[in-house]
Amino acid sequence: MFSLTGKKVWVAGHRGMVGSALIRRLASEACTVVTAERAQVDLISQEATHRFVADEQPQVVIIAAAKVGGIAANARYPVDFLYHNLMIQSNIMEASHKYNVQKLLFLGSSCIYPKFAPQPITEDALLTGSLEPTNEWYAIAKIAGIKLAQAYRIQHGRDFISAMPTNLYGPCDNFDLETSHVMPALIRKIHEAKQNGSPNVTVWGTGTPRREFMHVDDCADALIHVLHHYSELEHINIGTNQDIAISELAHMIADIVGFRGAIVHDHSKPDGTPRKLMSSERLRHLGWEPRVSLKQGINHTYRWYLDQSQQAPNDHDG
Ligand code: GFB
Repeated sequence: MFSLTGKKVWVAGHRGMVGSALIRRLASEACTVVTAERAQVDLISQEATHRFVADEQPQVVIIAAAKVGGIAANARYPVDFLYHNLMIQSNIMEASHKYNVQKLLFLGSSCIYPKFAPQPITEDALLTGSLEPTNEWYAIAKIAGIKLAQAYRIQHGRDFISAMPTNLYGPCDNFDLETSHVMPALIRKIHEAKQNGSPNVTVWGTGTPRREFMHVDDCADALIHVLHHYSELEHINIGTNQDIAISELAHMIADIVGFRGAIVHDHSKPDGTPRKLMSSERLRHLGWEPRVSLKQGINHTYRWYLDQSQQAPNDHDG
């Protein structure tokens, strides 16, 4: 058991959806949380990152900082998804090694696995086949991050671990329709269709791809559990063990929002990987279970979206 009591914990990426959920979760641990504002510390700069770690001397580091986005953003910004993520994670890991961080947790994503990996996907499926082309820039950066954490463990005996969350959603998500993931996009589209009295809502692709969704508060709780109880070379999957088809998800959101119109499909948009359900048995064996059902989670996220859109009607960028 690794204890957080009395430790200084740096959450890199504290303004993002996962980082802000980690800050909420860490409030119930007897630790001190430190954060770096983007305007002061550019994590793409090695010099700025090293200076911050040298000044703050955290004992624990969580890398939740990353360039993330949905299927369209991945296609449009390949440099950001590859270069930015490689730089951020490499700078933080090297600085953490240099300044003797006791434990580091690196976060990736289920898109590291081959497009046609057997389902549910176990951790050992990594690097057994070709990636899904719509997100290979992001996946390659994240695979490099897993390998770098392993390399620090092997070469320098560092307690660096990696966790791979499934598709996440929740408060502070990005609701911009061009760059977001499917969950915030559908919540927003369906809400606006209801408000405008539109007869239908457009869902990208065929609606047949299946995804595993996890509420970000469950994810943050699982990550703190992993920080306490996991110290292995191999990464660990973080998921719910349940998936749903995108068309079914759209109907579930429509029910919650109260939209009675039709769901139509835009077949010119990509489907991406056909199915992405991870096996989270390793996490279950550590004694962790999800608590938020998909329905509860969508309800909670929709309420958050309504609250924040009332506060800032034109700003949905999360
Ligand atoms: O969430 P999403 O953008 O990313 O899309 P991935 C999931 C599925 O939902 C795809 C469909 O089949 C989309 O075509 N979809 C339907 C929509 N309507 C919409 C919509 O309005 N917006 C969006 N965005 N999708 C991402 C990777 O893959 O998964 C990331 O690109 C990351 O890098 C993330 O790994 C977890 O699940 O396909």
